[in-house]
Amino acid sequence: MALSVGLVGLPNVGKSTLFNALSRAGAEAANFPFCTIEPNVGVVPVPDARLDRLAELAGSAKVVPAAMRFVDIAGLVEGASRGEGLGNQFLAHIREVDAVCHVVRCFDDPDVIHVRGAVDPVADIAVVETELLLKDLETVEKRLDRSRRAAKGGDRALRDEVEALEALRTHLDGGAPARSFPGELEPGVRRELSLLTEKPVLYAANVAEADLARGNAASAAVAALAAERGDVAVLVSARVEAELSELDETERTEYLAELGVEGSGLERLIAAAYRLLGLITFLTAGPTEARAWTIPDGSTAPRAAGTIHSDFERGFIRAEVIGYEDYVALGGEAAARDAGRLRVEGREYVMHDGDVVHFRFNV
Ligand SMILES: Nc1nc2c(ncn2[C@@H]2O[C@H](COP(=O)(O)OP(=O)(O)O)[C@@H](O)[C@H]2O)c(=O)[nH]1
Ligand SMILES: [Mg+2]
Repeated sequence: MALSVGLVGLPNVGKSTLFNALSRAGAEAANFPFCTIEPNVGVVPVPDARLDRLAELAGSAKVVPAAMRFVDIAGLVEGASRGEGLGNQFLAHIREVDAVCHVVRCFDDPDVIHVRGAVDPVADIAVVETELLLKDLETVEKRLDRSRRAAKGGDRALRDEVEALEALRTHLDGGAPARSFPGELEPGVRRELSLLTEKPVLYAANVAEADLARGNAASAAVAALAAERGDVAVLVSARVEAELSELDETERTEYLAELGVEGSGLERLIAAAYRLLGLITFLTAGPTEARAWTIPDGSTAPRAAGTIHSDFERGFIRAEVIGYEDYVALGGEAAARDAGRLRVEGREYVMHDGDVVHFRFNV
């Protein structure tokens, strides 16, 4: 299943504009096996220029990029934790995603009402995070009640759990997100709590077209906040993204050059999400397809094989690996093999970004 990123933020910050642009860009990518599933869920191919090059050299019939799922999570307003706006609906959506992309308004526009009166992204972020924190506090309190009752029997593990939960409650109560909780919480308990502020956060500072190249004071404040917390921030312009999604390749390149930016917001968001989640890409190439696969950085070869098929992981024998640079510089698999650049790796091998791999396995 594709990784998923949930777009959250106050109303009128540009979430739906961004979501629609990303979905449209995804729907238009050639040979893409996914499509928009629900009105608020879109699957987008992960842009990777290496794939086309690989397909050319391997004579692959098609290219299959990795995928990322974007979910437009509406309804987060002040008071949401108490059921205001769409209330609890958005909470369920947040629990389902791998990372949260917090869209913040960093553009001025008298025609678009700002729900809090003026552009102040740091204050906006605080409003949204407070709602998530309040909900998490409620979740932790409930669990604490239950664990306290259970711990009365004197069970050591349960008493430790109560202690850890109390520390977590104090942490949240002080306004800090669960993801920065330094204490020890049993992985099982952590999973069951499924706290909203545990999700990795990526801030998307939505700026006006003219500010996309260099940002503005508001986006700088967002970047500073992110840096302080170890979160990640990127600049996007929902408007620009909407226009890009309507252009062809040549027009897109021209428009980006005119704006003075390197790539699209989609590319920046995806790269940031990979960084945030500690993900890398490995590649496979053959006559049928050239394909990109996403794995956690640090994955061993059998684990990587398992993302293709669970049988590959169970029956893993070895991996035959060529680095992407070698593959391209030498002009393909056969040439790389002849040049001694094909490595045979075993179970302990830790995968690198850009490895071009054949897995050998027993079934
Ligand atoms: N000027 C300007 N307006 C924007 C931008 N992004 C969104 N908007 C406008 O803001 C309004 C709300 O946008 P929408 O995407 O629906 O926000 P949402 O409530 O967060 O989903 C719409 O009228 C958009 O056209 C932007 O980058 N610049
Ligand atoms: Mg919306």
